[in-house]
Amino acid sequence: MNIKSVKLSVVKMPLKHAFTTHLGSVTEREAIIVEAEDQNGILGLGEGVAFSSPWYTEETVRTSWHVLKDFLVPLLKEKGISHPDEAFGLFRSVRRNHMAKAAIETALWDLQAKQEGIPLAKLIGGTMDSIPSGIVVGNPDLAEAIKQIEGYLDRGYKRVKVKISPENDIQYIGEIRRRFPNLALMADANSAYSLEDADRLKALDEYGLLMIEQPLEYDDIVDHAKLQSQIATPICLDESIVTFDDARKAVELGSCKVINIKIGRVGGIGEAKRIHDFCASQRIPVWAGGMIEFGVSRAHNIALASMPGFTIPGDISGSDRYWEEDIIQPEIKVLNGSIKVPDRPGIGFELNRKRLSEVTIFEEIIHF
Ligand code: OSB
Ligand code: MG
Repeated sequence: MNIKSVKLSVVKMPLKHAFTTHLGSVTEREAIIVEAEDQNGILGLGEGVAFSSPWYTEETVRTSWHVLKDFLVPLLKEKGISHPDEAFGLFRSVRRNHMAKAAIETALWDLQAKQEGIPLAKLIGGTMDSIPSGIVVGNPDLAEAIKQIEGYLDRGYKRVKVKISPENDIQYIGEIRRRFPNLALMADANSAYSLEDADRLKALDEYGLLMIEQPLEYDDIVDHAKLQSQIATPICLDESIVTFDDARKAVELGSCKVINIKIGRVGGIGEAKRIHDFCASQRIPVWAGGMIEFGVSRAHNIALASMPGFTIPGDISGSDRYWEEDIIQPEIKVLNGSIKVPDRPGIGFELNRKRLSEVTIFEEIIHF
């Protein structure tokens, strides 16, 4: 791919409003921006989506930085690849660390698409011109959550997800459902329950949720299969699906009826595509998850979500959902509840250099 250099930048920005789950609140976001430049000066962009602390997965911004700088970028420099499809295999000697792998792998996909002069969505087999946009409300206060939902519905968002836990579920969901009888509504538990809560989760069946996301342990697929046999609401797995084989086994066991695909969680676009293709062959609908990310990762998600198996609106909101000003231009806009898939080469967005430099706290260039 003729790579000349890889630049890594750590950025840090406050969120407009705190985002809260039963595991804690996110008020500020750090991430790693990757710029892979080729000999002709073409720039591929990636984003490392690990959080500052290991609450969602075991990776953090610092572990990603270490793995990128000391292992992944050196492997790329020493061995080289001719197509981003080879990156996940190249990184095989590094166990897991999927968000670090995806950070550089997604930059290589953007670079490849730009070298070919085609949109990333086209390069990976995307077929949609625009994608429906869903929103996540991370606010346990019922009155505030309802106000937020009203605002988002006014702006056209097509699906709403709320966070639940045993401390805040039946009454919370019940009230939201009473207030919005026809809303495409779903709930994400981020592993707040155990199998002993099956009756509690069964009680949610009457609210017509599109699905319940990751009710049980973050690494479980066995108990989820038991739970799915006891409740009518479809289970969607997020945290538990970290590899292609996780997806295969979960579908085989009946642990879920839907899968949320996050590029970072599964180690890149190549693995995300494989999981998409498998799920399509098994008639398991998929949707694109979100990571409270900046515009680079959002842009990769848009390309991914343009593939035909993404039949449910994902957690892909506009740049203004979390940021006063994003690090890309143009910003990502939601119009009538949809985001246009760019027809420009690569991810179709450029870095907003002024904004990026304002929020960069550390950077390093590795020359090839
Ligand atoms: O579980 O899907 C999740 C955010 C951070 C980590 C995990 C999750 C989420 C979200 C928000 O639900 C998605 C978004 O708006 O980016
Ligand atoms: Mg989730």
